[in-house]
Amino acid sequence: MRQAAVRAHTNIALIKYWGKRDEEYFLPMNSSLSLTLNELYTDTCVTFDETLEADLFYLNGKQQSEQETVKISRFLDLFRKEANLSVRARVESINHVPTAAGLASSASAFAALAGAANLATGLQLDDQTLSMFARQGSGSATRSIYGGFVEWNKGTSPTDSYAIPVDDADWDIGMVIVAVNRSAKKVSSRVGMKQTVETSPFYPSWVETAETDLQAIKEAIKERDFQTMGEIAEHSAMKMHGSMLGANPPIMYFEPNSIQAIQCVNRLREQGVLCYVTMDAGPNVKVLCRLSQAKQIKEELSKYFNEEQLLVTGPGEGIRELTKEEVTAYGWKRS
Ligand code: 2P0
Repeated sequence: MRQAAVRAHTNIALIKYWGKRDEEYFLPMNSSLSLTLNELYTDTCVTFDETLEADLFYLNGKQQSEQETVKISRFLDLFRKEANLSVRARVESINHVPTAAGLASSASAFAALAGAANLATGLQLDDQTLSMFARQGSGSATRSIYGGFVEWNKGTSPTDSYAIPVDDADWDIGMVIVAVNRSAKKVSSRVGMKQTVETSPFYPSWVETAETDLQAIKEAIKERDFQTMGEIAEHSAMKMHGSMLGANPPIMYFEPNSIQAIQCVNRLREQGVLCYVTMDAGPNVKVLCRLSQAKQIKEELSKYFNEEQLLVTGPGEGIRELTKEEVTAYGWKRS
């Protein structure tokens, strides 16, 4: 038996990834840039066990359906192929995402699974290669290998599309997450992006401007120019949603309470608090802010949202192996 356990944090894109040019290898239409978050992460233990006849997948202690397990098996096959292994595995994952946050994330899930599979197979892939493996589980997982601000370069082929760390975000940066609605999204990212690429007349402008936005936000991060960074991030998110609204049939993730949160942020900004909105493939609103001002922003938002709907987080680190004590604390059987 070979076993390893790894923690990966989720990330929120400031320059969004929206659209694939290759669905088999998860190659994106545009490069993207994200911030890894401290409070939201997944811990995953992978145990290769000769006595198993099939892969097993447990999430938060519950064995998952065949449909969910197949996704994990296919992903593990990438590692088995590379390591020339045929042994089946038990995968145990715990999502540390506050239940109300509604942010169950494939980014931290596949980054943690990639990290644990890498160690358990003994492959010793470097972070760059690991990022490319994670990509083939879920696009956003490409970026969760690293902490802080991370760029995912779209690359030119399956072997050069990976993430690189841009800045450790060790300055006054944070996010307030507004969990508008925790129920499952109506249109998955995968389906939503495909529909946008194929039918939205706005999509070519999305791709074109994403590249210029990326260069501009990297410059702003380098200069630690929070205002410019926030303005570019908010603009990128709204352009992505604009391209979705132009799809046929249209894709709309906004809900009335999303707009309420956005208007609250706008009012705070009018009062001189620098904070900016970003949204992904769902109604939840993420407010990019100075971590030192997050409490004040949360207080304003709490006029409209419950305590359980609001979460403050700072930047998170890249993947790391869990300690023996952490593995034991979960009650995972040690091999
Ligand atoms: C992002 N999103 O950059 C963008 C912005 C949602 C909106 O990556 O099909 O779960 O597994 O590659 O990564 C969510 O989509 O999609 C996502 P797949 P993924 O974070």
